[in-house]
This record gives sequence, structure tokens and C-alpha cells, in this order.
Amino acid sequence: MSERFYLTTPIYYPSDHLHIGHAYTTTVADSLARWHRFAGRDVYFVTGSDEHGQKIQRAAAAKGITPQAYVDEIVASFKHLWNEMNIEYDDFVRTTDHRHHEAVQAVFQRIYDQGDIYKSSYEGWYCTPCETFWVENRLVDGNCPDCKRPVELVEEESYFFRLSKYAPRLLEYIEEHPEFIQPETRRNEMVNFIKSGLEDLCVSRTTFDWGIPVPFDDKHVVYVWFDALTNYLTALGYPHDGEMMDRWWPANLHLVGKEIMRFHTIIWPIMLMALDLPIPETVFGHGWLLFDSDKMSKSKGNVIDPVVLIGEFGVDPIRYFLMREVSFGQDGNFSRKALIERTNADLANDLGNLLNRSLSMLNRYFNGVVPEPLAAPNAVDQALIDYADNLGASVDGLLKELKLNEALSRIWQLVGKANKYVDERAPWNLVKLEDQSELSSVMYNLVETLRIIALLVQPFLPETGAKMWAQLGLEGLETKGLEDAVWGGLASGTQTVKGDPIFPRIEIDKDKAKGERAQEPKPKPSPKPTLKEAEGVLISIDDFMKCELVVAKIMEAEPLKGADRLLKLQVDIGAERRQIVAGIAKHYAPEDLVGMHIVVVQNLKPAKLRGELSEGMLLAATSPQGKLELVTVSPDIPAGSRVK
Ligand code: ME8
Repeated sequence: MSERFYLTTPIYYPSDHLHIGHAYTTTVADSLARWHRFAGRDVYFVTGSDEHGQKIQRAAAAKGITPQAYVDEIVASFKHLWNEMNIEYDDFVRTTDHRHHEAVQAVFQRIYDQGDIYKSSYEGWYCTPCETFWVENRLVDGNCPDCKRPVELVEEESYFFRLSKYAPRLLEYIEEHPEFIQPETRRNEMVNFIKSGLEDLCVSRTTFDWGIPVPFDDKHVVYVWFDALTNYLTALGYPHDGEMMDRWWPANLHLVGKEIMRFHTIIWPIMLMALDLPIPETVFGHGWLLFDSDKMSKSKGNVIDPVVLIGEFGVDPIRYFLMREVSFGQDGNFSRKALIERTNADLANDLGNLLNRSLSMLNRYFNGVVPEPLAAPNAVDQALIDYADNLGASVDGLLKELKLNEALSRIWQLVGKANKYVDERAPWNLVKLEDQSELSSVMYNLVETLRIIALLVQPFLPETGAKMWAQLGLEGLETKGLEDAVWGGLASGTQTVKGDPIFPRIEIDKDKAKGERAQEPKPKPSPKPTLKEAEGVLISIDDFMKCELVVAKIMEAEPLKGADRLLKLQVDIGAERRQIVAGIAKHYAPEDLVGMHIVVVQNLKPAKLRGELSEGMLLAATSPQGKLELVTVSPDIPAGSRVK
């Protein structure tokens, strides 16, 4: 590996807000960037947003705003999310940036000038969600083979890029550079795709205008993937900044999801060949984060919003889960239960507890001051020392091979070994000996192990590393490097500062009702309010009337088995009887509810709570003391009366 490292994430579509799947790629990229910086490499880490194309233009039109206003707002939410997740990128390329516009036009012009772009007419199929052209024989049941959604027939004059001409050269390149397409299974897929025949690619559109104009023919806008892929050059100042290009190109790693490998390993290298630029070292196509074994997607209504999760659990549990739970390259499952179990087991029990118990003992035996390692190490000490001493180098080796979860697992083996070491060396027995030298050594070894763990963990979990460093009484974490993660760097005499546990356990019981609800596929969420809408919500009377509020008489009420917050109600809403499951068990006894005339939303989409159908929602307010009270009307108002 070269000692400079240019890595990128995909630039995401601001057609909607980002979900945990996008956070996955970017967290991995950020951790790799932080690691390589820590290991002394010169790193350039770029992300961005892919703002042109038919999909975005349509999404903006549906909202009745300009595409620019639409993307500006969503891109701001991307940056907010990256900030919340402690993502430290060096550049953020927006494809609406002027510099990108220039780069794309230069690329298009150059390839045109040397004869690899020509004008013809296109007649074929287009998948707008994937922004992909398809020839008929690749369709599956007439739908997009990737996302299975319907395709549209497109007939228009277009510019074409001679992909087919480059197929033999690309195949040869892939064969000679096994590191280019990773993991290997994806390489085989790509090779088969190329061998099955490459068609020239349509690289301009005329039927909409939200894009970068073709420099010599402004009836056409550049095809969105041709536009988007160029971002990796825009970040280096192409075509103006030769110095940046010399320093960073070719990229070392394009990190992408498996579904966009074709663009990055076929179209992109051929564009580069046509430009006479070198091909990136590696494109790694990771697997998908699934939700209950299903692909997350807005249309399925099963996306997880990372901002909500961060609010509940903090950033590092989420960063850790994403990188540790999924075997990098393969698909992996996200579930709230697995997130909580990982956090409790690895972060609270193993790491948090190790720090806590070690510093408690150090406080008790040495007033929190790191002692001298006085006694010569025995075999048990030496095993710990050797493992800790070599760990940095072995993690570095694993990360060079992009074995992310193995790298974390290797670090957590040290956490496990250190916990076992405490039990084996039992400082509480050593303190009883007249000679305190063994106790000194054991305590030194423990705190030194913690120092090495803090250093190695911080590229993955920046907040955790910093908290550990502070409790160990150390300073200047940001100036430390991999060379500091070797045995013996801790100075005796350091005054540690034990603090609160760094990862409080999450009580599964408390989370249970919430968790189970969260894991049930939700009905499709309505689009999020825009920032403006969320600030001072003014709705029209028509909006209000969409919500059908009616008086309901409670006929029966009973507790729901296994859910101590929930009651199951049968209510009369005039025309029919409905079942409603409501979280009011802590506030009302079932027998007190029967006969009450309450207000419910009758046209809410039904949901299942704890396996029970709930067909409506009741209105209630909560007092400052936390007491919940149902909104009621007098029994004179019959069930079914509209409330407005
Ligand atoms: O494809 N699991 O943008 P996009 C894992 N604009 N990763 C996921 C994921 C999931 N469930 N969902 C999304 C585009 N991703 C183009 C890219 S690049 C020149 C242009 C991640 O917003 C993953 O990295 O659809 C995937 O490739 C990317 O988001 C797709 O983001």
C-alpha cells in the first residue's frame, strides 16, 4: 500500500434523507481514513451528493419547489448527519458545485474530441430510481433487473460513449490487477457481465434539463452517472489543479455498495482509459445492511433513521455495531435487539467494565497513580504484554486487507484477555502480600493495556477513545500514532481520573415494548416535513380535515399479555366497532375506562402492536408530572360524532 491514501464513498442521492445503510458505508470509510492517518499515512477522504437527474427533478416537482431548493435542504441534512456521526471528511463534492460542472464538461469534451463519444439516437428502457439504461434482453419480467421496478421506454437523440471498444482492454486490466475489484465474488460477477457483451452507453438526455449541459450542445444534459462518477476527479481540482491530481490520483479505494459496482468497475475505468488517466487501485463493493433480512428501502417503509438512533444510544454504539456485526463484504442484518445486545456485551460489559474495575482498583491500591512495574513478568503477564504489543501491527495488516470486523474482533480479544487477566492475577489477593511489587506490575500492565486499547479503538470510536484517554489521565491523543501503541509507553506516576462508566447498560426490559414495535415493518412513512414546515407548522383547513377525529365509546378494556404498558380496547365509533391498542396501562385501570367517551383518529393506517391489530389512535395529553389523561367528551355526545 502506498503511503498516501485517497478514499471515497459514493455520493448519495438527495432524493430523500439518508438512512442507516448510507451511514454504514460512510462510517466504514471514516474509520479507515482515521486509521490510516493514525498509522502515519497521508489521507484524503471525500464524500458528497449526487444532485442531478430525472429522479431528483421529479421529486422536487412533486413538492412544488425548484430542484435546487430541494437538494439544498436535503444536502444540509446529509452534512448534519455526518457531523453527528463524527465523520471527518476532507472534501464534500456537490454535483451542483461550479467546480464540478467544469470538471464534467472537461471530461465530456475530451472524450468527445478524441472520438469516443458520438451522436446517435437512443431507443430503449430506463429505470429512473436506479438512473440506469437497460437493453431489452437484460430486463426481468419487463422490470429493472436491479430494483425490480417498472422501466420506462425512452426514445431520444443522445450522445453515446464507446464502452464496447474498451471491453477487451478492461478484461485484460481486471485479470492483471486482482486487487482492482474486491471482494473476489464481485470480480467474477463483473467479468461475466463484461463477457456477456457491453453496449455503447447513452451519456446524454434531452427530455429533462436538471443536469450539466453537454458543452457543445446545450439541448442535452450529461447522463447522471457520467456526471456523478466524475466527482472523484472534481475533488482533486480536475481539470485545473495538476498538483492535486499528481499527489492523489489514482484513488486508492472507492468504497461502494454492491449494487453500484457495475458503474464503478466498468463505466468508470473505461472513462478513465478514454481520458488516459490511471485506474483506481481498488473498488470494494460491500454487502447490504438488511432489516429483518429484507433490503431497506423507503418504499418498503423499513428504513432506520440514524439520527434517531444516535439520540437514543449515542454515536459509538452505532459505529461499533455497523463495523463489528457485519462481515465486511457480505450482507448483514440490522435489528434493534442485536444493537442492544452488542452494546451491552462488548461495550458495557467487556470494555466499559474493564476500564471501570481497573481504575477502581488503582484508586483503592495506589490512589489512582500508575505504579512502577517492579516485578519481572511471569508467563501470564508476558502473554498479555505480547498480545498488546503486537496488536497495532496486526490490526493494520487486517485493515489493509479491508477485514474490518476481524480487526475489531482482534482488539476485543485484548479486552477479553485483560478481563481474564484481572481474574487470574487477582490483585485483591496480591494486595495482601507484604511485597507489593507484583501488585504494582499487575496494575501497571492493566492500565498500559487500557492505554493501547484506547489508542487502537479511537479511529473506530472517536468519542470512546477520547473518554478512555481522559480517564487514564493522558493528554495529546490527537498527536499519537500507531508507533505509540507499543508496550511500555505509559509513564509511571500518571494520575488517572476515574469517571462515570463510559457505556451504561441498556435495560432490555425497558426497551422491549419499544423495540418490538420498532422491528415490525412500519407502514410507509409520510415524507418528512421540511425544515421550514417543522419550525412553524401552519396547515390549511383541508390538511386538518384529512384527519378524521370522532367520538368513541369504550366498550371493553383489558391488559395485553406480556406488555405492561399496553391495554387492548374495543371501542364503538358509531358505524362500527374497532380494536385499539394504547400505551395507557400505567395511567388507567381497564375497568375505569369502560363507558368513557373519548376522541380517536379513525383514519389512521392500522398497525400491529405485540401481534394485536390496532385500528385507530386515541387522543391524550400528559401533565408535567407525567400523568397521562385521555381527551373525553360527555356521554351526551354519541359515538361516531365528528370532532372538528
Ligand atoms: O447510488 N446497506 O446513491 P444512493 C448498505 N448516487 N449500504 C447501503 C444501503 C444498505 N441498505 N443503502 C444504501 C447512488 N447504501 C449514487 C452513487 S457514486 C458516483 C453515485 C449505501 O443514495 C451504499 O454505499 O442510492 C450504496 O452503494 C449507496 O448507499 C447508494 O446510495
